[in-house]
This record gives sequence, structure tokens and C-alpha cells, in this order.
Amino acid sequence: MKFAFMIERTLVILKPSALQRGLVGEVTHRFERKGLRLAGMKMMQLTDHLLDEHYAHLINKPFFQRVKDSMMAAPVIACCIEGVDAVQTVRTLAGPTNGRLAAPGTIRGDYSMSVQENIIHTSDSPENAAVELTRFFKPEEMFAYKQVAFDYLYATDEY
Ligand code: IDP
Ligand code: MG
Repeated sequence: MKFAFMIERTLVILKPSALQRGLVGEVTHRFERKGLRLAGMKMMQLTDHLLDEHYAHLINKPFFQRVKDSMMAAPVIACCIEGVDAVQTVRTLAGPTNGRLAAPGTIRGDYSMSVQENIIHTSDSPENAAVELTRFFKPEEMFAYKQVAFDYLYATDEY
């Protein structure tokens, strides 16, 4: 049988805005309830150097330094989240960049009034997810274990 979907891992960062507004539990809860598996989670203080790499695609934007400063204003929680099509599923749960335009029911739509202060980072492709997870996690900080509900989350042709 040819499988159409892949179990993927993606990087989620709960930004300083999530920590300062007390939303860590609420946001994490949404991923758990969806059925995604938490493979890694840690608090860390981001640095200018790490953000130069992480936000390299924004380097010529006028707001580049401001976005980096915002990401360093408090610690963040980095999460490795796994599931079938996890990259796109997590992007869909997050909603578009601008919290004011994000639909209710999405994380940004429910908790953000801002383009910059938009609660979470999510990897935008499986290729970038792999690069970003390597940047933020050591291999031993990402855990493989069987989710007890796995057989009730997917059909056998979905992974
Ligand atoms: P994404 O987080 O939805 O993938 P990106 O375009 O990758 O969006 O931008 C990364 C982050 O940079 C955004 O989440 C947001 O915090 C910030 N950002 C993006 N565009 C703007 C802008 O026009 N003004 C201020 N901040 C921005
Ligand atoms: Mg992005």
C-alpha cells in the first residue's frame, strides 16, 4: 500500500509574549488535544546570534532588529511536536502571521492583536523544520515514545 502522509516533526516556539501573558499552558493544551505528540520541550533564552540564523529570511526587513529584541525580551519555550503532517497541521492551528487577521479558533486568532507579538513560531516546511529542530534541540532532547492513544488517532493508511 502506498502511504500518502508522513509522520513529521516540527519546531514550535512559545514566544516571550506567550510566557508573559500566561499562555504557555493554553497553547500547549491545544496541541495536546489535537492529538499531536510532544517529543521535546525546554525553556531557553534566545541570543542575537541564534536569531540571526533563525530569522535569516528577514535580515533585510526594517523590523529585523525589533523582532529579534522581542524574541530576547524573556525566555521562550521551544517544543518539538510530532504527528502525521505535523508541519502543516501546526501552521493551521497557529493561523496567519497577523493576529488581527487570524481566524477565531486559531492560536493567533484567539490570543494575538499583533503581527510581531503573535504568540508562537511554527516551522513553515518539513525541510525548514528539520534544520530548525537541529538548531534548537540536541538529539537526546527529543524523545521517541509510543503515544498510548496512537491507534485511536490515525487509520493505518494515514502514516
Ligand atoms: P511566521 O511566523 O508566520 O512564519 P515570518 O514571515 O516567518 O512569519 O516572520 C517571522 C516573525 O517575524 C513573525 O512571526 C513576526 O513575529 C515577525 N514579523 C513578520 N513580519 C513582520 C512585520 O511586518 N512587522 C513586524 N514583525 C513581523
Ligand atoms: Mg516563518
